[in-house]
Amino acid sequence: MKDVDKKNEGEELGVMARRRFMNSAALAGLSIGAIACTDKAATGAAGPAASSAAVAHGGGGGAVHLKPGELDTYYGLWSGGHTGDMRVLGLPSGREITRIPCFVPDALVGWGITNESKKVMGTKADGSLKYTVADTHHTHASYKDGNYDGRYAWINDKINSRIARIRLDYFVCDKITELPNVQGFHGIFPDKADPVDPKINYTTRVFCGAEFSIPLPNTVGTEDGTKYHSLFTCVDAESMEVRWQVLIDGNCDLTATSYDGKLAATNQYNTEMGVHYEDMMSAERDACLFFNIARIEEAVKAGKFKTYGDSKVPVVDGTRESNKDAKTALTAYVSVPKNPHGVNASPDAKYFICAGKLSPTGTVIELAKVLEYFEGKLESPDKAIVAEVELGLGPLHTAFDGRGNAYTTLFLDSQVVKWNVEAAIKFHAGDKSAKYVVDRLDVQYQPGHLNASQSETRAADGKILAVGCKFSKDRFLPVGPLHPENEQLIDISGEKMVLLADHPVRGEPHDFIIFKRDLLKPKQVYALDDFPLAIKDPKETGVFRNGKKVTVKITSQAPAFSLREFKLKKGDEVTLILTNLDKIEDLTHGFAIPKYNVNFIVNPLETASVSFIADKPGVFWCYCTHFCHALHLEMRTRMIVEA
Ligand code: K7E
Ligand code: CUA
Ligand code: CA
Repeated sequence: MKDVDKKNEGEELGVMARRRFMNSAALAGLSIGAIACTDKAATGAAGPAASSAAVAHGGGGGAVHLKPGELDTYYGLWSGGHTGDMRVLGLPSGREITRIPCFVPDALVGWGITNESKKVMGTKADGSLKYTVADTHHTHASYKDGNYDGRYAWINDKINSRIARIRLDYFVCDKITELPNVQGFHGIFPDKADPVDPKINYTTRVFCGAEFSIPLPNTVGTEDGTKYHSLFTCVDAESMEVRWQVLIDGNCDLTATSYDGKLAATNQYNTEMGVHYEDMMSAERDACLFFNIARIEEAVKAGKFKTYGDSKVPVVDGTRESNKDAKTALTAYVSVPKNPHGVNASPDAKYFICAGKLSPTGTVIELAKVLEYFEGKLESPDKAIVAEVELGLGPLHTAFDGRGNAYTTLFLDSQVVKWNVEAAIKFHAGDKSAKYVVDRLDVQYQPGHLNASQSETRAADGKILAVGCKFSKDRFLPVGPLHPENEQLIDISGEKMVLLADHPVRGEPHDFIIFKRDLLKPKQVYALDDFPLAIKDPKETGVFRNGKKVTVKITSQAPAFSLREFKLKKGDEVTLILTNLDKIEDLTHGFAIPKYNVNFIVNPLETASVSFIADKPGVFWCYCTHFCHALHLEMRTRMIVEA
């Protein structure tokens, strides 16, 4: 393993930090970084020494190779990136267990094909899907008492500004909401308590940041970016309706929430309100923008809002100009260095940490001081900064081990730096002997998100850390020009980080969370009554005609469908309903109709339906697509469409 980098622990730190701020000359910084990392690849920083250390280590994350039949200790909920789904991994093995489709059709489960899933996804007037692409980045789960409660997870779609909710009892997406009047919906974080009612110690809101400012209303006409706007959105965790939005200066990137429910924040990299990237990186400092949730909701209640366009959502004014008086302010803009990325809440509930991205620093903001500012006791919100220390080049995201240490990815340095938050605060306060950097580990390569087991909860356990490396280069067999990303697993139970494993993943997950397995209690069989269309008895099945409108009701029980054949007429408007009456765990059937582009599954006691026009006459063998029985191949029925 590489020696701890001494260069960041010297006295000239402050000077270096300033000198190493990226300026426009380093615009190509990202590609410079990529080249630098190729060099590192050659030196093999995490070579055989690291692997044998991992084997010997044995603590924390434990073995990554589980024996056959052994179960993982953690669930990982991974954003699926371009595939628009959520991936479920077992950790520490890194095995992908399933994918939960959300924003994009999925032929395995029939997502985007069944009427039930289309209703969740949203359709156009002609019944086709409103959107078929997505770009998911961030996934977070509901909280109770500062820990995950296993009810819900949420995931964002940056392209079409949608937020999806996943029910963690059945591992299915049950609601999707499109946010009004925003573009580039990026950061997402559930609240952890109510700011006013102490009895509500669980998630009831989800906050969503919009990264791109747009003209409001969105009409062409001005090139002046200061006339563009971004909104910070609050979505109701239960109804998934948009509760309110805040008009802000600058933009939103990532989002964090405090444990007491009083504060949410988003880091801003475009306080310049530029429309070109040179403008977006022209200032030396940007901001971490804090929202006073209780005051915002009071303002909404008091009717101090406007609405935009067709949207009825109340929008309160969170711009700098309107929020100068701290005692009534809805927002506070804390100045942080150049184009920050990532804002993360420490598990001791005390701090938010912004990573510098174009500045080599991490900024620690004390939440108690932000609240003091809102009470008028602090002259500037910037006084809430208790540390701003150099970490390395390209800091992006931060995770925690629950023992006072933070782990920040350094995109340009291709490293994870482990640093002690209280030591950094001492160093910042003038104690230059405070060694806040604890360890550095080379990763392969260019890490973005990272997260530790239970990191963003009060139950952070400091066992394992996963790192989403954006470039895998030489780590896997080459598969043409598109390389997988490399999700690396690191043991963080000791003083030194130890690299445990590489795992290729299809692009591009971005973010993920790691859950103790006993916090989730998934159900494996549905209740028949969960589905209004459920067919409870095979005797109720058949073809039911009302003019051109035809309902076909079928049930499945291995190895047969209740109908051996069913007859339709060309031009019929068909709705086919299928209930799986098998009630044994893991006994899933599928239903595919050749040439009709239909394929979906029904899990035990699940009901699903599809609608289509019987526009092609002939005989069509509908067959079971999910291996269920020795007679699986024979599990078919004939759809006979008369001309
Ligand atoms: Cu850093 Cu979209 Cu979370 Cu990617 S963002 S890494
Ligand atoms: Cu039923 Cu295969
Ligand atoms: Ca900037």
